[in-house]
Parts: sequence; structure tokens; C-alpha cells
Amino acid sequence: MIKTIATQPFDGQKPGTSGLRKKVTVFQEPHYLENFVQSLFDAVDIIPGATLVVGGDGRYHNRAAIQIVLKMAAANGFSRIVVGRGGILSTPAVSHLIRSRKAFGGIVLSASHNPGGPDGDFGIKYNVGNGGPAPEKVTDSAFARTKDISAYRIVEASDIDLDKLGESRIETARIEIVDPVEDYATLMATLFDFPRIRALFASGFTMRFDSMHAVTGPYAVRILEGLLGAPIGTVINAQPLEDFGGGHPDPNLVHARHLYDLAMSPDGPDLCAASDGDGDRNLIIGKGQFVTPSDSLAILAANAHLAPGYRAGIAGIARSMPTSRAADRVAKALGVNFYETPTGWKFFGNLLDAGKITLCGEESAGTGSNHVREKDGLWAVLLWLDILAARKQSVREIVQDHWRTYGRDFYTRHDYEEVDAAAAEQLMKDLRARLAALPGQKFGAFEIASADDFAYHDPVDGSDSRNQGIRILLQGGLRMVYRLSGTGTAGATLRIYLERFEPRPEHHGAETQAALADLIALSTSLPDIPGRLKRDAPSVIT
Ligand code: VG1
Ligand code: CO
Repeated sequence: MIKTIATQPFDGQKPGTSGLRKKVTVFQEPHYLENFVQSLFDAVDIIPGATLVVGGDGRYHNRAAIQIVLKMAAANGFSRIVVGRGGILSTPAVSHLIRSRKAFGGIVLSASHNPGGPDGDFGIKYNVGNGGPAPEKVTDSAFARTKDISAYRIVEASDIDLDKLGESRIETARIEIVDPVEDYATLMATLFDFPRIRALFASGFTMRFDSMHAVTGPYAVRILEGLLGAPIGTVINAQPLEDFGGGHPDPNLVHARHLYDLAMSPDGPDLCAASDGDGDRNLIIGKGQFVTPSDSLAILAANAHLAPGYRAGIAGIARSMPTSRAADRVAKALGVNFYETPTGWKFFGNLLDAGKITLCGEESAGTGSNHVREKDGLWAVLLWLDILAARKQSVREIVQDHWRTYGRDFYTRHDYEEVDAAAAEQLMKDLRARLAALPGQKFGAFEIASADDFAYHDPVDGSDSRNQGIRILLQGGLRMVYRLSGTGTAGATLRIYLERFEPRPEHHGAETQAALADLIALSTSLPDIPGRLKRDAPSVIT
């Protein structure tokens, strides 16, 4: 029976860079999730016969939330709901299922790289029919709805058994529980030369893939150890756990430090890799060679034609604004389109749909292509493997060769996490007020060439997005970018992105933080970080 339940609006249900993220305890408040889901459904015109894809990263509260979403989707006019077994679907797998099933949309229950467990974070994001994150016009109208919502619709029914493959019903809606990996694995086999990668593993190539007890475990085991014949044990922490085994499923140099240390050790594997909570990020470290995500995008773009799925070449490359400019030079050399977008995958969707780009990426360990409309962690790892198999060179050789050809961008991101939100807002405001006066000003050896607040005009739908981060360019190819995170759940997080282009090969061997030391010092003194944020050092350096 469909019931209409009276409710009242909650404050702060504004989707950020990637959906709505809050503490689990907030999502557990009565009506909290329901209000947001109803607002999403109200923001889109659900057509008769519509299919919805639903899955999550397995974190605490995933199963309970999925039951609510199923009952609400059935009450709001969806005819078919496709759910991953156990409530498990990676973000890229949801994107693929939406596309292959010609679904109306999809819901991913995940707070991605944020920690999980009863005291951790939970999240929900909505994807539209192209498989990609809802564009701003959808999230804006859902947010508007959260402010005046007075009722939601839900079916009163018993819970669906999420662990049993096959079909059942809620009212007239068909619920289909599917294997979370199968369709995705089939897609990967069309893009990459699986026999060639299998031969690579058979020849003794060694790898460690850390699923961080998050969603990619089943995918990595099936594809790497199953289809590609990597030795059992190649994938570690493969069991998705509600609290990620107490870890923090963010594959960066802090939370995946053990992988870095392993890759740098004399008998480390040829390739170390990891993904995040919902499987859309990737970490790539070759033996003795860390690959920054920005370099990874550039290198994958320069070599993509070696993989069967990209043999015809790429139409273009897009990167988020704070991502280093390494990919720009590859686009130029290839003579293909190039776009610079605001942070967040939703901005790549139109470019991919319009065929203007084939590859895209972000400095935050996100890389992807037109095969889905999300970033895709395992895809990036497989493309690296295919390139390694084709070129018969090590990660280190490929990276250094790339730098020799294109130059190197020394790149780092310094995060000040959970700082006082008002102080961070004020810092950005004051910096913004100084932008017009900065060009021409000298700070020690540096001179500011230009400064602005990044705005993006979408060339496909004509929409404009402003205030997307402060860019300060210095003479000599250096850059500092400041922006506030849109994914945190406590206080504010200030991200400072720093880079310096170095064309001279004899200087490519420097250590990144040392190579950027002067720029780092300027980036903290210019807006007076220690005085305003009361922090002497960043909480995370990547
Ligand atoms: C961060 C990253 C951004 C990424 C977003 C979602 O956003 O910087 O590049 O798209 O997370 O990724 P922010 O606003 O905190 O800087 V995920 O893997 O958390 O969905
Ligand atoms: Co993620």
C-alpha cells in the first residue's frame, strides 16, 4: 500500500561536489533520507515505465537506506528497480547499468572516500539517464524542494532480500537483484586487450591492488585474479566491510601509505594500485615511481590508442581546473580538443555526451572516459596494465619518458581539514577582494601574472558556473589555486593546489615538496593561513 507521510523540511540538504554527505547519525534521523529522496524524485519528471538503478558501497547504513529507497521508488512511479546483490554497486558500475539498461536514473548510496561506520559519514547521489551525476539544475531544484517539502510517498511493505539474485515486486514495481560485477566486467573486456594483460601476469608481472575493504573488492578479485589470471592475493582487503575495517577508504599517500612504502621497497611489486569507498578513484604507484593523478591523466591520454577501446584515437581531453596542466600539452601535441572544467565529475557529462572529449580527469585521483559517465578506478588501473603490456616497459620508464617528451609538472595539494568554517569563508572572501590588484605584484622572487575566480561556461548547454576556485598564475609557469571542499561533513576544508612546470630533464629528479618549497611558503603567507586558520601545517599533503 502506498502511503503519504507528513514531514517537515530539514536545513542543509544541499548537495555538494558529489551528492549529499552527512554523518550517519544525521541520515538516521526519522524522515531525513526520505525527505531528500522525495525531493530528488520531485526534481525530475519520472516517465511511465522508468527504470532506476540502485546500489551503494557497502558502508554502514547502506542496507537500511536501500530498503527505504526501493519502497519510495516504487511509490513514486518507477516500474523497474535494478539493485546490486547485497546492495553493492560501485559508482562506475551504476553508471554503466544506467546506460546499458537505458534507465531513467540511478541512486548511489556512498560518501565515497569519507570514513564509514556508525560514527562515520553516509551519502547519497543521484545520476541521470546518461549515467552521470545530476547536473546543477537538477541538484538545485532538489535542494529547493527540500526547503518546502511537506510529505513523501513510500510503500508499506516488508523488506526485500538483497542477497538473492532474481526478481520480486513491491506493489507493481519489479525489483531485480543483479550480480554487481558481471556487466561491468564484460564492458572492461571490450575496452582492453585481456589476453595481452593475462600474458603480462603469466610472464611474472607482480601487482598489489588494495580494495581498502570497500566496494571494489568483488570487482578486482573477479577481473584481476579471475579473468586476467593475476595470482591469488594480488587483491588485498577485498571484502567490503561496513566500517571499511576501521580504515579510511581514501587511496592517497596518507591512508594508503603502506602501498607507497611497498612500491618503494627493493622487492616491491611492479604495480601498486588502490581505489576508494565507491570505486571511482584510483591510486597508481609503479615500482619506485609514484604517479600523480594529473600525470596519470596525461600519460593515459598520450597512450590510450594502445588499448583496443581507444584504437581510433581520442576526440579530446578535459580536466578539472585545479588538475595540473600536464594533460593540456598532450592535447596540444595530439591536436585534439581540450577543456578546463570546475571540480566535480558532473561537468564532464555534457562534453562526453557531445563527443567533444574521450578522456577526462581530476587531480583528486579520478580518471575516466566515455565508456561511462563517472570516474572509474578499476578502469584506470586496467588501462595502465594494458599500456604496460603493450609498451613492455615499467611504470617508471613510461613516466620518465613522458616527462622527457612533455616536461614535468611538479604538483602537490595541501589540505587544511575541518578548520573553522567562518574563518575559511572569510579567507576566501578577502583573497577574492584582492584579485584585481594582484597582477604585477612581486613577492620575493615571484611575480603574479594573473589572478581570477574560475568561472565555467558549458559549451554544450550554455550554463554558467561561477566562484569555482581562485587561480593565481605566476610568471614562469607556476600556479596556486585555492578552493573550499564541497564534500566534507565537519567545519570547512581549504584545499591549496600548487604546481610548477619544469621543462628541463636534468631537473626532473627533484623531490616534489622540495621542488615547490618557495611556492608553498608563498601560498601560506599570501592569505595568512597560520593567522587565520590557526594551523601551522596542512592535515593532508598529496
Ligand atoms: C573532492 C575532489 C573532487 C571530486 C569529489 C568527489 O571534492 O576534490 O575532485 O570530484 O571529491 O569525489 P571536494 O569538493 O571535496 O574538493 V568522490 O570519489 O568523493 O565522489
Ligand atoms: Co569516490
